[in-house]
Amino acid sequence: MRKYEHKKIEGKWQKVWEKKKLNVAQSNSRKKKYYILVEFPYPSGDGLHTGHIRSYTALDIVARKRRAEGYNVLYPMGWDAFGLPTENYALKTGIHPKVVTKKNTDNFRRQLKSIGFSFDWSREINTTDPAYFKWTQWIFLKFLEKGLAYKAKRPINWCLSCKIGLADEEIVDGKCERCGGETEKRDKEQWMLAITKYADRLDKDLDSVDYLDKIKIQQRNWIGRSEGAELNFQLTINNKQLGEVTVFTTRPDTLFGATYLVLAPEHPLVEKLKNKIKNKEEVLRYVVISKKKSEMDRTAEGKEKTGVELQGILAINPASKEKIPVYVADYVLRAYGTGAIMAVPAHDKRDFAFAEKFKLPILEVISGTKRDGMYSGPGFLINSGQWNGRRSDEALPEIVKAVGGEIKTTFKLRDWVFSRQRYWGEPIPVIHCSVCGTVPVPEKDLPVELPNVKSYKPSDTGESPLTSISSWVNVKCPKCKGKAKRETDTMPNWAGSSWYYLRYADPKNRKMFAGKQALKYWTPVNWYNGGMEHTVLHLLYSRFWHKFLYDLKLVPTKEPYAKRTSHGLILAGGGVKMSKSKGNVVNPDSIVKLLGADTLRHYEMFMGPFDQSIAWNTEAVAGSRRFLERVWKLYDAIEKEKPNKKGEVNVSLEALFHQTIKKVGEDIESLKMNTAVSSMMILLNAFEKEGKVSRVHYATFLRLLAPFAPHVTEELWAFLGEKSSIHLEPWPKYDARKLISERVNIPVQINGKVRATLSLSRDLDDDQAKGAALAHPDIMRLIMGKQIKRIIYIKERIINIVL
Ligand code: ANZ
Ligand code: ZN
Repeated sequence: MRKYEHKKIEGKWQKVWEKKKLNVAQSNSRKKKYYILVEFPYPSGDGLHTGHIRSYTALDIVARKRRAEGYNVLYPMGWDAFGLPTENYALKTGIHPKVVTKKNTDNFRRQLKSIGFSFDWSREINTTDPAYFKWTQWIFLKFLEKGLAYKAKRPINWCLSCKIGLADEEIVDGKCERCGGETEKRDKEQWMLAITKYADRLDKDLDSVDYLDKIKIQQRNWIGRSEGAELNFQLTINNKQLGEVTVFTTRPDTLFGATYLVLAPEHPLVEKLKNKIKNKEEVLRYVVISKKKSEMDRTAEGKEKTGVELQGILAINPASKEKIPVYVADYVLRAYGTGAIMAVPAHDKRDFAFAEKFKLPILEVISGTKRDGMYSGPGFLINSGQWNGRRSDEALPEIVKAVGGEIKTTFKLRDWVFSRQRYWGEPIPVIHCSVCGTVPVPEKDLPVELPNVKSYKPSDTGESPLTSISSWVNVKCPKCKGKAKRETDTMPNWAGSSWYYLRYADPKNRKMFAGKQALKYWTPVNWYNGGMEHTVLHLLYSRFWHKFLYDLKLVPTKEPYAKRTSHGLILAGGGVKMSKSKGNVVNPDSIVKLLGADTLRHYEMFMGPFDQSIAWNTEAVAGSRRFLERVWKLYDAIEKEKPNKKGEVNVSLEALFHQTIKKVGEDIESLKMNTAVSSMMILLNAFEKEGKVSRVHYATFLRLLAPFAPHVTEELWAFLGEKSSIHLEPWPKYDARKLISERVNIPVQINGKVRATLSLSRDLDDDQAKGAALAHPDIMRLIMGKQIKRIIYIKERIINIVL
């Protein structure tokens, strides 16, 4: 048999598959559907990252298995192509973002095709295509129509070097997520989307979906549902009433212990009362300083508490009727709850630290509480008037009622700052008329396209570069036909990805973002995989858009994604981030060229547990190549004649064979691709040990391997004389009766330390047991590149490898 030459194989089969439309999803099919989605990439100038390949390969394997199980599979790909790097590149070079985007997507597409992913390329989409963003704009207008898009002056985070407004989520450790530069707060009119209106459902409906627990937890934390109450405190000055402050508390049961009140520095009452405060100057100075600090700085745990008393003003505790002092302090945030708190230093850590510093009274109201430790559960009330001796959780609603408060649920989630003052985004489709106000662009005039410009420079005043293009800005008002101006803000780059999975269902539709029929058939997405970094942004945003469209009866399901998993990152050797500046980026092109796409895919699946971050290991890539070469060579060992009926069947090999079918199938379902690969390695070892392989075993083995290494298996399949594609074959079934041969668990040690446990059949001989130990992924990784001195196998007891 000739040599394994990936170059002759891979391109050839890719063309055949494309011609035969093997991966095209059927539009009007009676078959059961299965929709698999991976996060579409931002087509950066750097090309495809090895990390993209990891998640795309894993879900490609699932897609191929589903097709083999008889499903009509949709596994689409497209481009999330609006974004800052492209605009910044245009700024530097003067090349239009459209041109840059075209070049980059062409490169990405070429790369993805070279790896043999089974994407349905006939459904490719691009968020920067006017035929696409017409619908992004259309959905925005629906938000506007329903009152969920509104303009508000917001202290937004402003990056001084990008000159762009950033959402809270785009600030990492007080710095701009994109450039790492300084940020400050600035007041600016912004378009907002009222995601908070959906906070409750975004939280509750997580119960109905199959997301990894850690994903649900992150979403829930971000939404931050909090059950509590709003209570009113009277303010007084010289015994005269000044009005009320409403506080939000999760612990109204501790009301008697509220020994002072705190307002956020930005609380409107501070401004309103300023002329009544004795130490006005000091208070206002404090307010100015606080506004400069990031939220993170203000609330960081263990940070020294600061604040200033509003001298002359007192509040009345509505339960105890005690007069208590009022402070401004930056640990209270304006945007959460009501922006004011009752401080209970005996039972709240932050209040305790503050009270210690400012020598404020600390009054215990729940027994069993240590003064410094935090008592968070219920207990028995003390110092609480008529409720003394009662269980605090039972008394809670009574206390709220007695003081005229209101049980209330609050969320940490904020409305979404939806505008950017940049060029390369979807123009927000409204027109400002001095007579009619804000007028939506009529549907027939969508999409509002971007004008061609020479300069993409944002202005120092923070306005979009679009502001200076008068021919584009100055338009007629759609209502009164008078002079009017276009909105120059564009949408954030989260817009296009908030609904892209719907477009794949019906990507060429010109009348609607997707037709009802297509949506009914394809949604929800059955399985969506993406990065953990998108859990609280993209995932939440798209769930919000989906629910909104559901309310308009434009999509048939409440949730967009039935299942969500996520992958770990691929790091450079040594466990550091791959980055251009460090020169440690692995270029997939060179691996495809040198060793083949199948090797790359196989290695990325074998490298380690899918959900963990793993460092790239060049030697291990070569190991994957060797594995495929051994599969290739095994073809020569296929038995020419049929085995005799009796006597010749190797029972333990037969059991291993069926176990492998079972294991590979199950591992794929739980994305344990590394152990699926290692079980195929064990089976290959066993075949080699046997010195021969039956045609049935070999063909089945190829079918198991086909989703992982689609090209080489297709070639070998053709060698077997098969006429149609291996990828059209049904998924192999195992025979449950043949699964069992007697097995024992055997620990594998390296230099005396247990590193893995193997489940081996009792009748394996010395060499087979050692071979299985060496093929175990954990062991392989540990002995990689090291000299093995000897291997000791104590039958059915232990294997020890000495290095
Ligand atoms: C009194 C109290 C007593 C509180 C106690 C807690 C424990 P979560 O659970 O995160 O929702 N709080 C309310 N609004 C705030 C704001 N704008 N900035 C900072 N803190 C604020 O937290 C709710 C609790 O955080 C509220 O309940 C309030 O303190 C504080 F033993 O009221 B608590
Ligand atoms: Zn008008």
